Amino acid sequence: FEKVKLYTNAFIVEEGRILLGYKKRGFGKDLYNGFGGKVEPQETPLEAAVREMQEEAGITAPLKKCGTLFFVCEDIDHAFHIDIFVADEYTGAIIETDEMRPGWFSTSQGAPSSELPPIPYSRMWADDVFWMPMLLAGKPFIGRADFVQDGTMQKWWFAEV
Ligand code: 6U4
Ligand code: NA
Ligand code: NA
Repeated sequence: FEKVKLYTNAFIVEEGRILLGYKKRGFGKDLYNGFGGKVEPQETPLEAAVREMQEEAGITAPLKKCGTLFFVCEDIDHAFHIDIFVADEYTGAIIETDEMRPGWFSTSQGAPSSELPPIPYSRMWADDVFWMPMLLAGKPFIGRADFVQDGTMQKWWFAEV
């Protein structure tokens, strides 16, 4: 892998629910994820995370960094360094954009009283199920994963820090 590229991925978690977006185009199309993208050369990761949340969901949030992930994909010449951010509040109205269709999911797995669907791990990146519980518990985390060409996660390691 020639180089590493910086990305962000950001989530709103409040009152038993988490905001995810269904990605309509580009990398990770048809998967649910947080809101994020590439960190531009003049930005800090936090600035990029705030900008991407505005661009992809229409909202502004006081994001805080909660995790660091490092991925490689067999068929992509750069490695991914992804800073993960979370906020427990936001301002503005959530909107669907060309890139993302936002929706709320229940953070209490399978709670029969919740009107919201559970977090759709089977339609998310394979690594998410390993670190999302730490994000929801407010525990900082770090991790890595290696993906092969068909998108299968071959090796992984995640831990609280
Ligand atoms: P452009 O081309 O500028 O529209 P941009 O919005 O900058 O793209 P995008 O959406 O391609 O970037 O960024 C990829 C997004 O996918 C980032 O939020 C990071 C996230 N991502 C990549 N691999 C991931 C993985 N294995 N698990 C995960 N999120 C991942 O949960
Ligand atoms: Na994006
Ligand atoms: Na971008």
